[in-house]
Amino acid sequence: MINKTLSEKQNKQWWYGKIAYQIYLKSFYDSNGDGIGDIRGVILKLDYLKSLGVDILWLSPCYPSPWADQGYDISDYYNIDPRYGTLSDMDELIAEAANRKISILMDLVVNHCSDEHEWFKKACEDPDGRYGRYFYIEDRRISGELPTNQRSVFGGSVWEPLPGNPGKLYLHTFHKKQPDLNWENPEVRESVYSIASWWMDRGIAGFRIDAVTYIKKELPFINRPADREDGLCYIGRSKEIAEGLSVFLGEMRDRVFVPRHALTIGEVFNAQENETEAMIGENGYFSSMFDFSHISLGQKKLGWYSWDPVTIEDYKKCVTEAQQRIAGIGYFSNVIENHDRPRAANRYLPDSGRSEDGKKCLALAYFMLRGIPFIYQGQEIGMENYPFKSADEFDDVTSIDEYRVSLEAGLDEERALETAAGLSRDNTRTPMQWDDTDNAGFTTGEPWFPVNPGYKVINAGEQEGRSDSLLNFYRRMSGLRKAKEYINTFAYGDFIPEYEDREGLFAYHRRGEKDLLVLANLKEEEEVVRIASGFGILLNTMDEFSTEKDMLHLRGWQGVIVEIDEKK
Ligand code: TEU
Ligand code: CA
Repeated sequence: MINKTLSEKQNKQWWYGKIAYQIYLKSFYDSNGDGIGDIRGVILKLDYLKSLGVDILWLSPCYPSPWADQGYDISDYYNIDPRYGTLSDMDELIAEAANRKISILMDLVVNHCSDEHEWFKKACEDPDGRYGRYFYIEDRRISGELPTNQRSVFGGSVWEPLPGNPGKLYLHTFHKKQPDLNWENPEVRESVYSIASWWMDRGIAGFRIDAVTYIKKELPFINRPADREDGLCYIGRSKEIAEGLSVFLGEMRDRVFVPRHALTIGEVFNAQENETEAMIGENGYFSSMFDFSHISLGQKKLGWYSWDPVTIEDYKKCVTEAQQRIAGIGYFSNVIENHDRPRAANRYLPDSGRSEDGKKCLALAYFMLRGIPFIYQGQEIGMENYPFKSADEFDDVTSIDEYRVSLEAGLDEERALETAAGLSRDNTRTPMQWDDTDNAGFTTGEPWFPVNPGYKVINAGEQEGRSDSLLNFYRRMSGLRKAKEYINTFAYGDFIPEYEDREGLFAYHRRGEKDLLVLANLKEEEEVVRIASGFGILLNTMDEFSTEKDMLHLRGWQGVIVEIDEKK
């Protein structure tokens, strides 16, 4: 049984039965010993990815960039950063990946470019000219007041003096080295469509689209009530702009994505309730979007220091609600990690569950959800947060800013460090732990960011040959999701929660051609579940399993998938 409310077309897309993997290039694998991961490094690891069952690879930005925000500040959209390789390396990656039936998604970062992009340089030379109109440039007021009181995502005002033009200011939603592109200008939009088409025509399958809800600004610029003592108000999108955003996104879909059958995954935060359909429904702007509902759990208006910790029960409730909400609309892309968040093992698992058992159980719970599972590099071997000992170790702009915000709010240095360390984006950006040799086998040189000292224990090499390792469990999960008998059920089957009121037990059916019950006992205590009809065990996070008539005994941190047999 396939979800009736979805059209035939929506249910037939090639990507729903696939497994995706996110590569943070700088930290994946260094092929030439300069301490920086690169494209040839990815080519060398394609067989590893294939063995994990990966079909779709999302590459974080690899275009030339001054790396003020690790490549999310692009200075040339038509090239590859020389530290990552060349265009011909990229062509080779696309071809080698295709040989293994792996498709490539690039990161389309077009809310902003780098201040070192030639568009911005020309805008500074002639703010009233053609390239001045590529950006949001405003005259400085005589009163000294800024055009708006908005706060940028990375801290401080969104307004910055335009270099060489003391009377003018430009807008940046993120870092001041990331000036926002003015999507109201049709020429900017044409430029974006040309870039995206050019890459697609080179053979990539599509894009993950960065920060896409920010491209529409609330115009004319107005002040909003301050939400912190700094007198500023977060620039996050407001309801008023929703309509205009859809015009831009619809145009990009029709001009670039639809004609090229692109696979597009939107980075959509805080979509309004009624927008999901427009985003990823029948004729949506994107093929899919990340389910970030649980990623935003615990967030508060003030800095990181004010955020609440998140429990596994919060995660379960949130994901259950999101899966139900999306049922008749489209498909999410499901993640527990990405390059903007700490490691899932640290965020979701309590100390008692931060073991291979706990990691397998959490992996099972999210991987079998309805939608496209995305694995973030290192997640498949259970990498954990970096043990920061000093604020000087932070590389990421947000961690540095949030450390400052915590100090300003009155936290002492130790607590400010603890707060920033717990949520730092650097946690997921440390080098991939390939083996237990120097620098975890990531590089023969000096790594650009220190390797997590945990690599002696947690590394792919050790897990490769051990049949009960997390890595091999991920392989079994991909294998099962894509097995002929089950692929349709996992790809298209309904999500139906079970035992919702049992704390720490995340259980749901994937019901389609078959009825598969996913049971993840995400706590220390045992759990007993009764299944009336006959059943068989399809996958188990542990070696043993105990049943007693129709009772299943799940140990603490044990997860299983049960196939319910109606006939027995
Ligand atoms: O992130 C957009 C986003 O909204 C982030 O602000 C996120 O909330 C933040 O990273 C949490 O600290 C995307 C990219 O994923 C991120 O790496 C970039 O820094 C950002 O866009 C700007 O391009
Ligand atoms: Ca390198």
